[in-house]
Amino acid sequence: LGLDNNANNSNDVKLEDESRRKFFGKSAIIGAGVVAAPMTAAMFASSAKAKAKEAANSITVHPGELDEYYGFWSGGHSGEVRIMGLPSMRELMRIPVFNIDAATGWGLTDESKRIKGDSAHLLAGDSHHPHMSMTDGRYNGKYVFINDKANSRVARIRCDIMKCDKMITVPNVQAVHGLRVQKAPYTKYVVCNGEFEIPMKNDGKDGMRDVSTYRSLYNVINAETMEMAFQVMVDGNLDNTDADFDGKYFASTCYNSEMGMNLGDMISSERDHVVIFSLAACEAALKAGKFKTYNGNDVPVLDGRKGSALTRYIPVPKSPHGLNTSPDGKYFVANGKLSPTVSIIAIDKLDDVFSDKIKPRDAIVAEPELGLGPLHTAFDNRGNAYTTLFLDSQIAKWNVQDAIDAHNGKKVNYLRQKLDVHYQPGHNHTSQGETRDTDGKWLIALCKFSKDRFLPTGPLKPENDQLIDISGDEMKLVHDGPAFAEPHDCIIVHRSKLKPFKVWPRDDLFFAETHAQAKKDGVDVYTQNKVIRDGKKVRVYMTSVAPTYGMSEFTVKLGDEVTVIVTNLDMVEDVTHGFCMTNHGVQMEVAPQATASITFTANKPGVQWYYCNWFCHALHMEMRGRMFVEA
Ligand code: CUK
Repeated sequence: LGLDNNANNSNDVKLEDESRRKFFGKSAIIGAGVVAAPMTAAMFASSAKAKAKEAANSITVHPGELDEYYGFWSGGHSGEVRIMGLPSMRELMRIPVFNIDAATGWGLTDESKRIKGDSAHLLAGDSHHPHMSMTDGRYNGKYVFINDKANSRVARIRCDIMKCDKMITVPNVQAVHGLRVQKAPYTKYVVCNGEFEIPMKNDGKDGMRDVSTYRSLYNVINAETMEMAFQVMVDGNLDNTDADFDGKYFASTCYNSEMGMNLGDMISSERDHVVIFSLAACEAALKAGKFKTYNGNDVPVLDGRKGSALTRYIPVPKSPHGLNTSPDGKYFVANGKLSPTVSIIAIDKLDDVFSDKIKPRDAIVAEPELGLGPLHTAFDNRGNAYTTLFLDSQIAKWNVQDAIDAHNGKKVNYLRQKLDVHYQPGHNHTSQGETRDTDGKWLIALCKFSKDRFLPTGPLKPENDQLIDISGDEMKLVHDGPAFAEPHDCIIVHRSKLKPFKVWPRDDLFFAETHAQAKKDGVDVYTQNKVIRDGKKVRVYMTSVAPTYGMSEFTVKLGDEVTVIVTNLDMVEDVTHGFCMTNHGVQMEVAPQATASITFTANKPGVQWYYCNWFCHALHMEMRGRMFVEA
């Protein structure tokens, strides 16, 4: 079944144990003052053996076979999103989003610059949370949304073309962090958190050192138009978020209710909180015109601070991090980070919290202790939860109902198993685990450090994305996956949910504006090769069919602004062409039936060769032409 090759020989185990010990010397300092976990991995290792149902998924995907799942991985501060195949853990594609990308020309082409809009000049990004649009709590295969913490942006990826098609910069906030979608009845809204507190009027004039003017905002974006719907002002800051399965509530963790401006102050109080947002109350306030605008933009900002009808604040142990909704729709789970616990919030009690029938804390139905540094929780379809323990470098598997029963005084051990992972896991995610279709087959642990798990690559090491088989009673680690910085988060989507195009439709909106320009120029991009001069601007339209461009030479003047528009007439799947102008930093991808364009200044006189840089044909080397630049 391909599982055996995972088994450690005794040497490996020894090596691992030694390095773990050294490592924890340091972790212990970070974790000083935190209560020790009640159970150790060793205590679980022996118990579960006898009656256990063996984990028996196959990770082997033979040559020529296809994976069962698509994984969408954040690329962290690489700024991209990656498509993985699971269970093989093969990286299938990269989708550049907040970064620039030499191969595809993302950030260089006119089409991508239009999509990036007001942030097209930014070359960096920090993508964290990829989440797919849903209908009735199930992935619908339409879009994947992703945040850019570094530049406060949110982008959308169209899953039919697997390219980013929309991007906005969220106003009035800094560092958009946690992001999720409305799960039901459908993804009308994308929601995300403004993490860093800033003055509401952030014009640098007066008061920017007066922390009492600082706010964080909850951001609600229309998923279809990708425009701001509204924002909600809160007390404290915001970290991670998730939505319920009823279309009524969103929840966000806050780790800095103190509004501290340094580490010591941020962790000074014993409790922070989870903010619950009532969507109906927010929409009613919006309709009633109960909002203000700030900083010269027209985005409505609602007041959701303590005492408002829009929100409730549920106190939880200090500095919570991840926020995860159980796929049965019953609970929000807030992960403790500095507390060894997670707080389980019963969603069916929230109506009573909002009508003040019960106190906010009364919505918490259990606070199980799991281990050191709980960051994120994932779920299977059998009532179990899987929580990453950052400081312990483990995944804690626990049963949600048992945790609630134990909280109510029943003598039951809610912990099922603790599995060592390598090392320091942040997010984890189960196959389809944030949807009603959670299937309990696979778990991914996205480990921040890999240390000794791979051949050394110098001081900078890869992360380690570990695949865990959770189909049995015991979690089984089956694959170590090195990854470049830095998969924060991922989702795992069954392949049946996605139907990407094989070649581009000719009328695709992605390059509609380029086609409109061609029309204005009187050029049919499918049949004509033509140079249009428009003052100092020159537009060069050419077709491509392997192994030639429709135009083997064109002439411009030194200093002209040149736009090259290539339309790929090849119909055959996977015959992608490129266009590269040597010595100009100009290159892009043109997939079958697509039109792509790129603009540059002809600032070098003489003969300048252009060539196809996506290998397309046996005569690919010959696929080139000359730009004559007259001085
Ligand atoms: S955060 Cu990175 S480990 Cu940005 Cu989702 Cu928790």
